[in-house]
Amino acid sequence: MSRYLEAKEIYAKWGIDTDKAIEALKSVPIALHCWQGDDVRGFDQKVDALSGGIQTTGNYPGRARTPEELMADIDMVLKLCPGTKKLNLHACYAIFDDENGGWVDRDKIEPKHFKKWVDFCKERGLGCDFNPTFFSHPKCDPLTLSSPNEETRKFWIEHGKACIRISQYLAEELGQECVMNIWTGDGFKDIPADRMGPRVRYKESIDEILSEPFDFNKVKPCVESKVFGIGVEAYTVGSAEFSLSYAAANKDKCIPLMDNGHYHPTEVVSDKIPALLAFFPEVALHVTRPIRWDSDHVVLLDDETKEICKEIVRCGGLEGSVKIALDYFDASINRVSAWTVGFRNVQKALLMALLTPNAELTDIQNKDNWTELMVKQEELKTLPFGDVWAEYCKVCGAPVDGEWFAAVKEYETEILKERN
Ligand code: RNT
Ligand code: ZN
Repeated sequence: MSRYLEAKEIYAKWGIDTDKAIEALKSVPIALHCWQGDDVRGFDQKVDALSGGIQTTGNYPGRARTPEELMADIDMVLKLCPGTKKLNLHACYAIFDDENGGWVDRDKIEPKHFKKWVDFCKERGLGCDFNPTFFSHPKCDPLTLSSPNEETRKFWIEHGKACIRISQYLAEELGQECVMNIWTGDGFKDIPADRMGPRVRYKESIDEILSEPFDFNKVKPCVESKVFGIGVEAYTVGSAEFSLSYAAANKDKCIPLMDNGHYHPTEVVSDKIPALLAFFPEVALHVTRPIRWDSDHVVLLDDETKEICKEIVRCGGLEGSVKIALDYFDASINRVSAWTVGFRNVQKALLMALLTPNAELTDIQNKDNWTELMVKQEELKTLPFGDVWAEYCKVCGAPVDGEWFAAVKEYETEILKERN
């Protein structure tokens, strides 16, 4: 008997249908962030370093320098990962060329600057999420949507509106909803004199951005909160309370987004998912790995990743109420590998969650039988998950563990090493 069939029998004894779990996961879209491939640089500015409260560290060779290089790298990742992928673009990845009139600033970008990305997605059957880019730009003063300078604020509002129009275009062209996430690094290094002013302006700016017409069935604007960033240690305008309150007060046009690197170290997003789903029909996630701060390390198959995925599955999030995206950027290791490891790990954690007898465990909890709950939850950890994972990879036409890294190494030698 094959290892998969043996595993299937073992899981069946726990009341779990492994075929069904595989089937359920296959079609769940997970957004792959384009920015792991080039250290969040994009193509619209000639800047060397990121700014605006986020940072990449490392200079491993092979960073994508052009749209063509980035697309080639993404193609490699798509081949190495099982499951349904969506692309996740930032506005700074606009492609300017002679055909579309050349470079324009962020307040003037149009759908045509993303036509090549649309073609890329269409050829691969991908949907696409989108993000306005409120960082790494001379018009960050350093504030953007919360700036007291009306000219600055207006510029960034126009950028946000342009991004709504682009998101609508992406959703219509690709026939899948486009999650459009608003995150700014607005905040201060030191104790401010006025904490409310920037927040009131931020609120008014988002109101103006979302006054741009769009179809909420197709475009899902989100607001992402953050606790602090490098250089923004004392005060963050878009704090947790601000962002969640904004989303709650604007449920007809906006959803909350939680990034699991954006909370105090003992808070966990896994616990926040069911809390938010008790109030919001839809929530969005950035899955990342914070080490001591929002360090954006590659997502591992660690306890919190597993717990987040358990909550997504238990709360019915795979049916569309939870929008899953990856958000990390490690420039110190092979970027194709970084992308692949993180994406495969989220898939693994979701499959593990699907291979859990959630209804039975809930029943045990409701009977207040904590002894049995502990025994069962611990024993589940050593079921032959790897054999079901291997089957899932095969069903999806993706390489199993142990069979993809050689291709990355070859790609590095042949393609990435040529870049400097
Ligand atoms: C930054 C936020 C934000 C960015 C991306 C690039 O702390 O997490 O989501 O990482 O938009
Ligand atoms: Zn994020």
